[in-house]
Amino acid sequence: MTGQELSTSQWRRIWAITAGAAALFVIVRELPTGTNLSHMDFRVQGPNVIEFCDPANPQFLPVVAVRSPVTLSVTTPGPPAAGSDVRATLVLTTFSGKPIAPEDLQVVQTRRIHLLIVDPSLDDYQHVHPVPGRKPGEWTFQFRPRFGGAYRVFADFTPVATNRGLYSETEIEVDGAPNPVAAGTQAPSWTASSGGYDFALAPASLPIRAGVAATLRLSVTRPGGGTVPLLPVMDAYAHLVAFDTKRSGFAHIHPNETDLSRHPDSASPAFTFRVTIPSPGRYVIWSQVNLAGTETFAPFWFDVARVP
Ligand SMILES: [Cu+2]
Repeated sequence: MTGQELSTSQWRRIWAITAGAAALFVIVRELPTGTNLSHMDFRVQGPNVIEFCDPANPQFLPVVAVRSPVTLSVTTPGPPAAGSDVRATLVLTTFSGKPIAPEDLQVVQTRRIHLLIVDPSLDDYQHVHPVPGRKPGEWTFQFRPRFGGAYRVFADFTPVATNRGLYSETEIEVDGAPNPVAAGTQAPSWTASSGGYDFALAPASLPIRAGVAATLRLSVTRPGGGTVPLLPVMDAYAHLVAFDTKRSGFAHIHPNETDLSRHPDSASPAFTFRVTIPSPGRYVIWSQVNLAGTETFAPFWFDVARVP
């Protein structure tokens, strides 16, 4: 073919192939993806809009201070009370006013919506997963607050249309006596006991400094020794969630050990995490693990120092 002009029939073939490819492209684009929302539904104009998180470098997300393109509203049939189960209905609405249905959200860490619920003292932290309700766009969930006060609810989800993690928050007012312990007055500690197990969170170096990536090692043991029956929860053997005392946002961190088929040590399972906390102050990290089917949470209070 070199040095020769293309014949009419060859041109025709080239055009046929090109037209075929273009038609295929259009057909594939028009196939239903399951979601009726487009990435424009999640666009919000103006400054101070929430940034999407980079899962490789988990950062503290200032959810309260920034505007989310998604509104989270939670309603309860009656006034929620401390010590009683609260059955709540949740609606997520896009910036353009459309309700977000199950098919609009990706399954991330085995669920479509993760809710992080925490009381003003940060001593009552719960992680729950809403399920689709009866009406389109409605989700339901249940939790039992330990204290009275304004519980903050952070929703963590990923729209199919944007394929990026997104966050939204609201509050639920709970009747009852608030925790007499104020947030941040808890004694700093890298060890905790919960559910009959001992938990330790060991920083690779101290102090933890604002804006500097910290490596943390979580280990679980039995007080008298013995097997720790650790099972995966939400696609990981352990989860850490960090909160500041003002509950302005959170960091949700997963272990560097991502291979679930590699079973952790049965007597002292341990996992390493990396997190960067942008501002100095007192923080709590709640760990969450699944011990023989029981989800167990343990808190670690610590201080983040400013960079000298
Ligand atoms: Cu979750």
